[in-house]
Amino acid sequence: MTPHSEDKTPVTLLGLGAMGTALARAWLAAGHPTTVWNRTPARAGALAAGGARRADGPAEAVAASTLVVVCLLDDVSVGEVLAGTDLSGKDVVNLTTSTPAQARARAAWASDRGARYLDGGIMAVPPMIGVPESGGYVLYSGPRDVFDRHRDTLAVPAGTTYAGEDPGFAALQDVALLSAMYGMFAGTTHAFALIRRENLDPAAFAGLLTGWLTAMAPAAHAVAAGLTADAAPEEEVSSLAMQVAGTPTFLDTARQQGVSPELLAPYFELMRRGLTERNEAKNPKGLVDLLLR
Ligand code: FVH
Repeated sequence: MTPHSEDKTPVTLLGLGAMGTALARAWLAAGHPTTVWNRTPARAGALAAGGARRADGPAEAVAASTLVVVCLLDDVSVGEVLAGTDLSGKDVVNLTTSTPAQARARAAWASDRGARYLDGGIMAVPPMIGVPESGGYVLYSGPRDVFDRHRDTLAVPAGTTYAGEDPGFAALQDVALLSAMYGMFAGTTHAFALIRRENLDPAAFAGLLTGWLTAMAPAAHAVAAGLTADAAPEEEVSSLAMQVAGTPTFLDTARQQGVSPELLAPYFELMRRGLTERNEAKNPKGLVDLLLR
């Protein structure tokens, strides 16, 4: 670990799960005086050995630094841990995954207690923390001046992206991005199930799969163009009518391979509705609006 430097902002970190530990390691390695607390004290041992100050409780940890970073399981645990602490004058940065409503309520709750509040959504897994080339970053929303004041410190574990003054915007985009990830995981699970009983090498198939998913990821720009009024219309390359006509091939293949269609069927049903209910044959992006209630 780099020795603590006088000019480095002290950081308090509440929560030393997989992510909190990775964050604390990054700040320690960069020479920030780092105070840590975790409900299960043993998890602070290695960090303390590496130079972190171990607080006996959340109140002591919060008192140690103006910048208080929270990375706990969920919003309920955040409320429990911060309940007995004095937050007046603190800059609280909550990196716990939350709903937008929870983030907005937590911002108001912190403000009532005299704290400034940023909500964050971590777009990284622990091995990406402290590794700039990993591409990991954190979305932040809340007061711009609080973000600017701590930007350099917040940039130590991962890149920073400011998502706006509304404290719910980081959480909203975090959940949206993670939802897309789960869609990808669903497709990946189905794809491996299709080949599972065949004499095919899963590792070789994984290579095909990652290449294909990477090639298709920019399709998000076409969806965005369809949702943006002044965007130039894109040339149609994969009509919805064509895709709906192809769904029996996918469902028949699943049946032939003895695979449940449960992960694929809902999206196929949405495409069918797009075609029949809204005649979206020429606009696959219209499927987005079909989901709105
Ligand atoms: N790890 C990941 O891949 C993702 C990446 C994207 C962002 N998430 C979010 O980060 C938050 C923390 O995730 P984590 O991976 O660190 O989670 P765990 O390893 O399960 O650690 C959970 C910590 O929360 C503490 N905790 C739970 N409940 C309470 C409570 N009631 N009171 C006090 N602390 C609590 C737990 O303490 P302990 O079990 O060690 O005593 C851990 O410190 C999360 O929002 C992800 O969505 C991670």
